[in-house]
Amino acid sequence: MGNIKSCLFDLDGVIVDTAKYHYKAWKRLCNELGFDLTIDENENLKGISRAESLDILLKKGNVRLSDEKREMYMERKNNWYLEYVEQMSPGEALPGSLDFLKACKDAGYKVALGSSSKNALRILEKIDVLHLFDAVIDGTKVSKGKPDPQTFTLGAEATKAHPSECVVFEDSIAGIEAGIAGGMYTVGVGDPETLERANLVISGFENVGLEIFEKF
Ligand code: B16
Ligand code: MG
Repeated sequence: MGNIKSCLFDLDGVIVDTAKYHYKAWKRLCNELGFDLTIDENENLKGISRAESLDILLKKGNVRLSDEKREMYMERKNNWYLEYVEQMSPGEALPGSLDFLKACKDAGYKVALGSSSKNALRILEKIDVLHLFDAVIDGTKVSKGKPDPQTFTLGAEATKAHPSECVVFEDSIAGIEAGIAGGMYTVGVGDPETLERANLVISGFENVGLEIFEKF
């Protein structure tokens, strides 16, 4: 269908809602540091790496830390986050997302993950979808986080597709910007106003089929 060869999927907010676990763990850390984190403020952390997220939060709370302490707090937050991840099961995939992934595979498209998370492999295992991916680009493989396009450029390379043959599925503004900067088509998953820069915005994968590729 159309020009597309590879589908590059973000993880948090597209395949699974791990944002709620990131939020709980970051909020706990903020509280420990003496300030609070609201659900609205958490929106700004979506798609952003762990280290950059901590920097944003420390600035907000007006807290200065040594590099050593920053590492310690990031590890602490991640350990709390992983406690939630370990409780995850296949039922936690977002509605329709796994059917859409399988439909892409069955129709012969290459499927790659493009996530900022260093825990992506573990999450894919927990929801039992790792076998569906031709390539996994995650936070352990990139030196520049979204909105830099590197995550998706590596996904295109790994699936042997030109950027113009790739479509990026993303829930975050930073991720849509990364796809655009990489010269790819972008599908926003979420609110059309927030993700207005995407070529197309869907509210989720329920009742969405491969006909959306006809637009590209
Ligand atoms: P970790 P995505 C992102 O995942 C999350 O949206 C973001 O909130 C998180 O800070 C980042 O992964 C790093 O995650 O701490 O597990 O390495 O949306 O790019 O799949
Ligand atoms: Mg995301």
